[in-house]
Amino acid sequence: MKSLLTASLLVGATLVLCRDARPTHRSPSTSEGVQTIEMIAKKYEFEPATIRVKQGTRVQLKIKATDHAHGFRINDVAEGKEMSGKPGLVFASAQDCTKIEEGKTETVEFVAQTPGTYQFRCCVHCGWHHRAMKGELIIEP
Ligand SMILES: [Cu+2]
Repeated sequence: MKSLLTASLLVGATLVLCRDARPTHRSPSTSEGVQTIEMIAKKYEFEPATIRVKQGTRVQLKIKATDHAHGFRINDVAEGKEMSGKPGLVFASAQDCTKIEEGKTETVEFVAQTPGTYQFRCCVHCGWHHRAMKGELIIEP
């Protein structure tokens, strides 16, 4: 009985491994679940300040402002691609500045469609070094 249990556990583990090992061909238009990333916004930084996701991922950023009201705004065009004006992030709803009240958490959701580096920053004035409060999202192919 015990060996049967071990065997089925092994099969289960193998299945999980196989699923992970399978080459990933992600189409930009299809979402494969949601990747939730928890972030902290505080004077004067985002934690983490660098986020890495795989192309095609539906990303949900849950950002908590701990010490003051802050904001979150991300460029939807990758760094160096500004001239093309082609958005590489596809938002669930229209985006400008997402304001986060002190002690509250706001969610920003998008599909990471095009590989590249996307700058984000605080867009609610929060003090002296407000302008230094920024980070980047990296979409890996
Ligand atoms: Cu600020």
